[in-house]
Amino acid sequence: MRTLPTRTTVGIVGGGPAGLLLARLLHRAGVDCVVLESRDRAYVEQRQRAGILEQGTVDALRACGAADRLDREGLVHDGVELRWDRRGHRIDFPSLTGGRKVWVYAQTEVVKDLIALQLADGAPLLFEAQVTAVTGADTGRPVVHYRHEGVERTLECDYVVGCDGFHGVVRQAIPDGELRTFERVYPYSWFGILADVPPSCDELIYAHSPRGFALHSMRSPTVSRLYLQVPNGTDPAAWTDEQIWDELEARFAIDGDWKLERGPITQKAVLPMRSFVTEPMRWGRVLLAGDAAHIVPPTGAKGLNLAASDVIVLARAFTALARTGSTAELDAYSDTCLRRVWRAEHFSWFMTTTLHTAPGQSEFDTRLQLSQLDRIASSPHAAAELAENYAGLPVF
Ligand code: RFL
Ligand code: PHB
Repeated sequence: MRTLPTRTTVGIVGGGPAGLLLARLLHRAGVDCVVLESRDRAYVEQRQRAGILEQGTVDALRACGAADRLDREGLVHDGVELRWDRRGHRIDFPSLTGGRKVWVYAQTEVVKDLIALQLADGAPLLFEAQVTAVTGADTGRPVVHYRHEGVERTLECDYVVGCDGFHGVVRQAIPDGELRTFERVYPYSWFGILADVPPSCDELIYAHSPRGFALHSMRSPTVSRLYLQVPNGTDPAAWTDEQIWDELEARFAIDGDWKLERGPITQKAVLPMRSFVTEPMRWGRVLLAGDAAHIVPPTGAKGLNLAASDVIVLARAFTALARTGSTAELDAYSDTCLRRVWRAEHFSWFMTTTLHTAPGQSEFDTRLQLSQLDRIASSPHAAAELAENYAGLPVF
């Protein structure tokens, strides 16, 4: 049987994008770490989620040698289209942001690339290792308790990082009263589909429609990803494929000769939408990163990028600690990240509430949304505000 590590510098709970990128950055910097992931490798690699990477995320992947396939296969996008009132308006990122752009490269692929590199280097990354508790954070010697192949084990750490998502155990291990949480739940969900059909557009389309919001995204030149706003609690099985395509077509309709291509739907899922922030993102020797610390609604594609920027800051802080013995950057971690987190929270809320139609929404509120969209279309300042936030603010 393999010998499992029992002690490390940084114990990372969760092998999603945050945990894997942190591990890769630390491994490259020579800082010892172990990743414990509750699911098996195939599950983690297939989990369909985000699709848009900002410049800062791409830079970090390049810096840790994990961007070869991204640079070959990723689609570079210079803008997005907003649609409302049966017309479209393009937002051009480079001209509005001093040259920024985004990459379409699925979260599944980022995760696959990071896992392959870590395993090839023999870096400790354990699947099917269910963390059950973290103890001793306030004593200066935190211990991660986990179950692997039916055996209860422990990992002693200098620091523990909770990269275990919104439902993870690390945040819950912090005593009540030590954290403040802020939350907003939205009165609608997204019905997401994957379809084997080339995208009907070169860039993403965000559509405001009296029937509700719709988004046309993509995964590759042959695979489309589309979303419909639906009521909370919608059962994906209640919609036939034809109903889904009909509804998408109705919401994207514009005057002119644009056509939505249809194809076989290979996946369907309904995702609730939430804004959530935990403050601070650290308690003693336990730190939180990514969805474990904050959630954004997906309108604006910030979730994965925010997870990446947290761990970029964290990796720098652990590297500085290892090289100089200074905890200054680690001490500043929470404040440094929360500024960016709240900016992303605001932008995601803004995109969501400007583009969706709430149940029972008044005509007054709809007029406000349309006025805001007209403002974006007619003012380079308003368009630049959207473009800067969408393409991503510099990572500190
Ligand atoms: P993740 O990706 O949730 O990964 C957390 C990992 O921790 C593991 N884990 C544990 N491991 C060991 N022991 C335990 N007790 C554990 N508990 C949990 C989990 O198995 C998992 O592997 O968080 P991370 O790394 O912070 O990454 C954040 C991003 O994944 C997230 O922000 C985005 O995916 C959000 N998101 C989307 N963002 C977008 O920008 N665009 C999207 O289209 C989009 N779609 C989505 C999404 C999030 C979704 N979730 C979380 C419901 C669609 C979905 C369904
Ligand atoms: C996606 O491709 O899944 C995606 C793209 C943009 C968003 C949300 C999701 O705002």
